[in-house]
Formats: sequence, structure tokens, C-alpha cells
Amino acid sequence: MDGPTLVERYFAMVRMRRFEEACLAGVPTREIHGELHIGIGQEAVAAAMIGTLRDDDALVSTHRNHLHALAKGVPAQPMLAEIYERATGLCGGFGGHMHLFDLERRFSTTGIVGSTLPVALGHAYAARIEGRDSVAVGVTGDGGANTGGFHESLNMAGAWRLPLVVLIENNEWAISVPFEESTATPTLAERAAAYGAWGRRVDGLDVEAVAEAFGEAVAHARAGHGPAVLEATCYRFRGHYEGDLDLYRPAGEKDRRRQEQDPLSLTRERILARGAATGAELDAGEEEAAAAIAAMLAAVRADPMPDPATARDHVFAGAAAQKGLI
Ligand SMILES: Cc1ncc(C[n+]2csc(CCOP(=O)(O)OP(=O)(O)O)c2C)c(N)n1
Repeated sequence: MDGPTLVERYFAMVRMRRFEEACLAGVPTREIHGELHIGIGQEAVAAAMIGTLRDDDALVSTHRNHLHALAKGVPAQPMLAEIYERATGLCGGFGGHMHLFDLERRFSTTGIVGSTLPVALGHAYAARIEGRDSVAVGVTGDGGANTGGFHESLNMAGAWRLPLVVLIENNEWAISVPFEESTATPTLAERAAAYGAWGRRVDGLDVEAVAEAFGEAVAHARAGHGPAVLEATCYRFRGHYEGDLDLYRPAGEKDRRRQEQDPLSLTRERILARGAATGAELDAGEEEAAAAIAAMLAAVRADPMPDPATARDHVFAGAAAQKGLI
């Protein structure tokens, strides 16, 4: 398969995990306000996107967005600074964790469940109007797949053959609502048929399987064959948000999943079984990733907070224009 090697994808997953642990450090210290949604356990899905998307492809993500941003190539330090609400952040510290935005890489997020897909649809339509062969990826959870925006976007993309790739991270839970109680069919991928879309379900813990399927979905959309729906099954290891008591899932189930189905451990085992790297090489790379993220966190913590006097500059278009900001 073209693109990054398994070892490279593994280290991307390790960096993602260390990055999110660095975010977790800001919750008890109250450096991060509001809800923080972490994707620990879902790294394989994001790491599988690396190497397939171009800067001119759009990626629109959800409230659980850090891993997707890293996969799209959004620089980690300004991202961490944005999550830590610093002036050096991607959006000057005014957006925070749920509103990451990178114009250059066409990456954006929304905290409104289900609204990633209409936004991605807009990017897909823009590519059509501008005659570009870019695709637009809209990420949603299994809960978001049950919103009107999911169906309306796929219907329009199907009817107009727009290059929309819908990536569903089916982590089995929408806050406290289990997947099988809210969905009539055993899979979400089978909905693709209703929209004339390419559709497939894949094991979202298997980074190589997701990379292969994602590559196929993007190629389908880029070739002008219309939308694609890729459902990646996975499991969220932490509560819905930091602060969630998470009493709706049996503790035993969570512990077992963490032990047996951690995508990082599974990928590491595969690398060792194949002899693609030695344990010592992996240990060294892991230590390097941990040190790099620790240094990044220390740097971000030393960064200034935004100047409160500029707060309104980002609220009203008139004020922003007057100051030459837009
Ligand atoms: C329109 C809207 N309704 C409700 C919410 C509250 N809410 C935030 S996340 C969430 C569940 C999302 O579940 P899912 O799409 O499966 O994503 P996951 O959190 O599992 O990644 C809900 C209901 C919201 N943010 N927006």
C-alpha cells in the first residue's frame, strides 16, 4: 500500500495519544474551560487518514476533533495553544477546543452534532463549482448519523454526485445512548445504498484496514462517482467529556476493552510480529514523542493569554473590518 508505513502510522498514533494526555493535564488545573472531548481509543481511525488527504481537501470534524486535526496536518503547537486558550493559538485563543480552524488546510470543527456534514457538503459543492478535484470529508459519530443533516447532506451529494466522504466513527455510544438502541439496522454503512453512495464498514482499531478503505472512499469521490460512507467501528475509552461520571457503561467492559482493544497496543504487536521494527526502536520512538509533547506543553503554558480588550474584535464583522482583521 502507498502512503505512510505501519511504523509511521504507529508513531502518529502515539503522538496523538500523548497530545490528548497533554490536553487532559489542563482540566484539573482549570487552564481549559468548558467541555473537553477526548478521542483516546480512536487513534487508528484518524491515523488512517494520513497520506490520503491533500491540503486542498476539506476536513470538517466534530466536538471530538483533535485527532482529525493532527491527521490533516494542522500544526500541533498552535492547536495545543488554542485548546489552552492562549493568544498564540490557531484562533488567537478565542475558539478553544471545540472550534479549531485552519484555513490553509481547510480544517474546521463544530460542536453542533450533525452539522459537520452540511458544512462538508458546502465544501464539496464549492469544489464542483470551482472545477477542482478536491474532496470534502465530514466526520460524524454514530449519534450524529441519526440527525437530519446526515440524511439531507447525503441525499443532495448522491443526487448531484458531489465529492462528499462521510466518515462515521461508530464508538458505540452517543453520550449515554447505546448504538443498537438508537439505530434500526446492524450497521450504518448500509445506509449508503439509499443515497447511491459507496459504503463500507471497517474495523476502526485496525489502522491498515481503515487506511485502505478510506483511500478507496476518497478515490471514489475524487473520481466524480459521488459520495462515500465509511463506518469505522471503535470504542471510546474515556467518558463522553471530562467530568462525565460515565456510569452507563459497566466498568468491567471498559477495563476489558482497554486491555484487549487498545489500537496502540494492537498496532505495536503487529509491528513486532512482522519484524517491521524492534521493541527497542519502538520504545525509543515512544520516548521521543513523549518528550516532544512535554516540551510543547511547557512552551504553551508559558504563552500569553489573549488581550481581553480584543474580545469583541472577533464577534462583530464591522469591528473586525474596521481594525483590518478581515
Ligand atoms: C444539535 C446538538 N444536539 C445535542 C448536542 C449535545 N451533544 C454533544 S455530543 C452528543 C452526542 C454525540 O454522539 P456521537 O455523534 O456518537 O459522537 P461521540 O460523542 O460518540 O464521538 C450530544 C447529544 C449538541 N452538541 N448538538
